Amino acid sequence: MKRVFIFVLILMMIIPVQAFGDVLPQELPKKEKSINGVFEIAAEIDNQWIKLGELGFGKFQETKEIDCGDYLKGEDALIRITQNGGGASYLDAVFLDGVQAVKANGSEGKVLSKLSKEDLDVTPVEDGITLEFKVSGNNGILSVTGRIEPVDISKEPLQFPLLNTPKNKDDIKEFYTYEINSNFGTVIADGNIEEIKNKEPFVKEFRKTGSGHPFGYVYFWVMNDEENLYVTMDVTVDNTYDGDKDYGKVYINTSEGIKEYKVSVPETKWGNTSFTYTDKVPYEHKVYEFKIPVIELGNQDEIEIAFAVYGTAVAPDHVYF
Ligand SMILES: [Ca+2]
Ligand SMILES: [Ca+2]
Ligand SMILES: [Ca+2]
Repeated sequence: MKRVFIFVLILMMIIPVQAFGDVLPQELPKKEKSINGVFEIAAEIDNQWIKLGELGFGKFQETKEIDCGDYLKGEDALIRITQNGGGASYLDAVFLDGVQAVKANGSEGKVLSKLSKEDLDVTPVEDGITLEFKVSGNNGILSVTGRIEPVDISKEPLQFPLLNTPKNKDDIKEFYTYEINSNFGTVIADGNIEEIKNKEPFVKEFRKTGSGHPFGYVYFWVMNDEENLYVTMDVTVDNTYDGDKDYGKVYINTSEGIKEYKVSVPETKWGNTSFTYTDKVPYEHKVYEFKIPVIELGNQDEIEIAFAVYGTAVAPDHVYF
């Protein structure tokens, strides 16, 4: 019955799109409306910060350019990027005439390396970023790749399996099945997911996000030993560190109902999380490790298990696509 309902839902969504397919150009102004804020670009000229202009960004990452050529002289350029308006904002890459900076916020550390390549390895803008460039060409075209989220963001997590759209744990309907002892092993739930190296994931599913976070695969590994069930999550769609806002959840169907186990930065009763690089993607992102005592699960040979992740990366509005 549910499948029939979903089929009808999909039909309802497709038909209006086709009916209005020939008026697509009118969609264009809408894009401008999706601007959530601006990055203000300033340059230090004769020991004074001069505002050169601003670039508007929405929640989806894009690259915009600003011509600073009239202001920059000589080989050194000090550029400051600050945010005005919107919610959380991130920069992926900034180039001056195609050349990366030599220092970011006065050093050659992580912020500089993140901004030196367009690769979804992003850094939050927060109180602003100052970049030092050494360029010999004098075109002065600054290209900025980033995004600015709206102030109010969705609270809807990504669900696994896909068809779960619960408001609370008792609404979970779809599960994967894990056979106890089918993947025997022990995990130290410290946020370092080295234990799953070279192991096939239990679940690997592609997800599109609705928040401007990357589209990509989310991986889950399930293991157990005599004492615990272990779940490891590699959440490549969450390339932002958001402290207590990001979370992972494991749902297990037991004779006492559906049990929920949540891990976030402050919630470590059932495991740990970190923001790190893995072999799955070239950018830093969230991973989770859960350790759940088997005594919690009842005496089951097979368990029904489901997952949810929130990254401020969220499910798109139309989850069926
Ligand atoms: Ca980058
Ligand atoms: Ca570990
Ligand atoms: Ca996040």
